[in-house]
Parts: sequence; C-alpha cells; structure tokens
Amino acid sequence: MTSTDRITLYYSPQSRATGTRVLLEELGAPYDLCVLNMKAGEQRQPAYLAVNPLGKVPAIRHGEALVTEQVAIYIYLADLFPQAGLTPAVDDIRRGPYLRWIAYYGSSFEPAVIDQFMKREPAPISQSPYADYETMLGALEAQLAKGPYLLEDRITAADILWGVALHWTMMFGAVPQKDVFVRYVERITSRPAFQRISAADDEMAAQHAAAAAA
Ligand SMILES: N[C@@H](CCC(=O)N[C@@H](CS)C(=O)NCC(=O)O)C(=O)O
Repeated sequence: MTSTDRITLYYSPQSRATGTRVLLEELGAPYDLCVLNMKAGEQRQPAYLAVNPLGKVPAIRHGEALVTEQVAIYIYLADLFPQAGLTPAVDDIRRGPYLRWIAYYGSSFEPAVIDQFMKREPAPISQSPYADYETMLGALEAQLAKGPYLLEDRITAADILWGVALHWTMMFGAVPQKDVFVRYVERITSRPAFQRISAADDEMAAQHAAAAAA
C-alpha cells in the first residue's frame, strides 16, 4: 500500500472525525469521504457496523487496511506521509514523546473528560487509568506551557489531534478555558486546513439536520 492509494474516511461532520479530516488536509493526502448522517442514525446501521462494530467515527480504509480509533489513525496517516513533516522518524529522539502524547489522548484524556462531563464518580486513583482529572490535565498543561507545540518547537500530527480535541472539549465545558489551552487551540484552529474543514462541516451538519428532520 502506498501513499498514492486513495484513503476513504468514514465521516460525520462536527464529530471526532473532523480532526482526522483536518489531518488529511494538512498531510496533502488523497482522500474520499464516506459520509454518515449520525443525526439519522446511519452509524448504527449494519453497513457501517461491518466497518466499525462500535458504530463510531472516524474510521479509514486504505486498500486492505481498515483502521479505527483516532490514536491509531493519526499515527498511521502521519507515518504514511513523512514528507509532510508531521511525524518524527523512528530514530528521532522526539519519536517517543510524540507517541506518548498521542496515546495519552486515548488512554488518559478521553476517559477522564467523559467522567468529568457526565459528572461520574471516577474510580479510585490506583484503579483509574488516568489517576484523577486534575493530575491528568495538569500534566498536559505543563507540557503545553513549554510550547508553542506539544514537542515544543515542532508541530506534529499530535498537535492536530490535541488542538481539535481541546477546541471541542473547551466548547462543551469539559475542559477549563485556561490561557495555555486557549492559545494552543488558537494556534491550530487558525491554520487554513482547520478553517476550511470547519466551514465545510457547518454546511454538512446543517444538511444532515434538515435531512434527519424531514
Ligand atoms: N474511541 C473512538 C471514539 C470515537 C467516537 O466517540 N466517535 C463519536 C463521534 S464524536 C461517534 O462516532 N459517535 C456516534 C455514536 O456513538 O452514535 C476513537 O477515538 O476513535
């Protein structure tokens, strides 16, 4: 499989798939969308459950390879287009920290944010995958304070993941609008790729809402 083979992104606007589309644009990757109207429940239909049994987006297909889970998708795509410069090479000293912060998103940040948003009692610290919400967020804040990016001077795919994620989690009030997060999000969302996809998402989301209501 090569980077010239087109990628299919299973997509729904204003969802966790948005960041993957932004990444594809940043990478200059050739891709097509397979759009699901989640407002109409298409993600729970058998056709899509055959792609991702969880009924969640994003998912990508690249030739025979089907990849679900944002963490895997970001690593896969950024490695596929090394010329875009968004991934440290395997022998780069920054590779470890890069993988660390991408994995941190899925393993620690997401479960913590959902518990926080749902006002759920977290598991005791020794059993929780993320210690506790404040510690989890504090470690991220300390890293971002070194700025301007997660790996300090160099933007990577990890920043697209985190910039987009902090954008929506702050919007929903699941993450506090601390200066360091606000400035970081602004750095990512002001980029042309995010601006383009955000505008396209607004339009697509309005069409989906109208179609679901009809
Ligand atoms: N663990 C998955 C979670 C993806 C996820 O939660 N996607 C949401 C979109 S924001 C979804 O597809 N929700 C549709 C549903 O469950 O009905 C990942 O990181 O890719």
